[in-house]
Amino acid sequence: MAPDQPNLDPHKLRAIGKFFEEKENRGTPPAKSQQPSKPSKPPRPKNRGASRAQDWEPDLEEDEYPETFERYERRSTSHPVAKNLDSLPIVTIVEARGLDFVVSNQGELQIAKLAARLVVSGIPSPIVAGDDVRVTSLSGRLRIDGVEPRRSVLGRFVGKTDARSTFDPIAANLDLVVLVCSPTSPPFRPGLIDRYLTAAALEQLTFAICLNKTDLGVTSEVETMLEGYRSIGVTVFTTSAETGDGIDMLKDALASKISLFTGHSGVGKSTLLNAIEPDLGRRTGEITQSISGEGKGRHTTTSARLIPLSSPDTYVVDSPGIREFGLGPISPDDLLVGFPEIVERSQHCQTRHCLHRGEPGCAVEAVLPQTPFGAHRLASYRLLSGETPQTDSSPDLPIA
Ligand SMILES: Nc1nc2c(ncn2[C@@H]2O[C@H](COP(=O)(O)OP(=O)(O)O)[C@@H](O)[C@H]2O)c(=O)[nH]1
Ligand SMILES: [Mg+2]
Ligand SMILES: [Zn+2]
Repeated sequence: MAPDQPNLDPHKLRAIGKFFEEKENRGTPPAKSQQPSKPSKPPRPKNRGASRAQDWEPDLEEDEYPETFERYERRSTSHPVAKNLDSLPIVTIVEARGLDFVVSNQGELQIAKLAARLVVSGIPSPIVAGDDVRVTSLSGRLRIDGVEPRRSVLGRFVGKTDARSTFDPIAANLDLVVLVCSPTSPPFRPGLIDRYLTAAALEQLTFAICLNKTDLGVTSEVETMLEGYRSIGVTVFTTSAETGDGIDMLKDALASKISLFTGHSGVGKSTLLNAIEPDLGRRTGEITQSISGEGKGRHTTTSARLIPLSSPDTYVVDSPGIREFGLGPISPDDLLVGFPEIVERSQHCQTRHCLHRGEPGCAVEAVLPQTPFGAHRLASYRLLSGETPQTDSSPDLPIA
């Protein structure tokens, strides 16, 4: 099979859109009047997968957005939706390239353009790989007229961690998030793991770590961390795309799912895909050395792309390396979904509503710092909950 002729099965992806059809209430205007005039933090939706499809006024200036758009609508499953779209065919976004989109139309790849009324000046299009869109065919060209509600979306917040940070989606309608990392070149960063783990948990997505490049050697510190993640229920794959070690297990875990491969540039996401499916021919990059000697991956994957694998109903979104992953402003309860061991221990804290910050009889502080993994997780939890001012450029936590 040629690399760019995927045998996308549109039925599975179309079914994802159908999933929401019943719940959807198209035509409900945005409840502007119900929005507080001054920003108060909008609640995260309890059911992250539920649809709140709404009309969208795409020609609003950015500072005219109702507060919901700022912090909630872009994050949630709502999208720019035009009226009376139900009769239009659905295609799936394979790759977003600015205002051009590679789509799979019945398994055939085509370019689609975003309808002018859906273009919002000043912000990138929120449509990403994995999205299902409604299209009109205009003398052989496809125009995107609407976006189906998402089953899930994974993305990060960019900008400072305040109400003005914006949600930057990476991929939609996923089942599984695989955070690929390496023991060295680039170095292992558990701080990034905690951020992804939490973001995936908030979307009710299965999360797994894939430690690639095991042929380079794995230190006992990294082993300890991975054991810790296993102990809190995270699946950890260990692979070497170089030697083929562990590839079969990873491949089995991807079957019948739509998965995202994410993580720092240079950890081997694209090489892993080539190892799983040798015909794919994904471009990979040699590691370049910076003057300081620190390994830096060259960006060879420039935008996220939905790739069909040969197993039925199996897709992986290969994504460009990301250096920072902001969780945005996050409520203590939402943050805790990424820290199940803290939730469990906190049942034994003697202070009601203990914040685990020096309260007498804190069961979390009594136990977690006793192990390197627990100490890392407690520090990470505090960092993310804002005890330490956190920006997107905040450094990763040391391993031990
Ligand atoms: N030693 C070793 N190198 C690897 C492995 N997997 C990938 N690489 C190398 O790491 C570099 C970056 O790989 P790439 O797939 O482009 O990383 P990506 O940015 O995550 O997609 C390339 O030079 C690969 O050959 C591995 O398992 N072991
Ligand atoms: Mg790549
Ligand atoms: Zn406590």
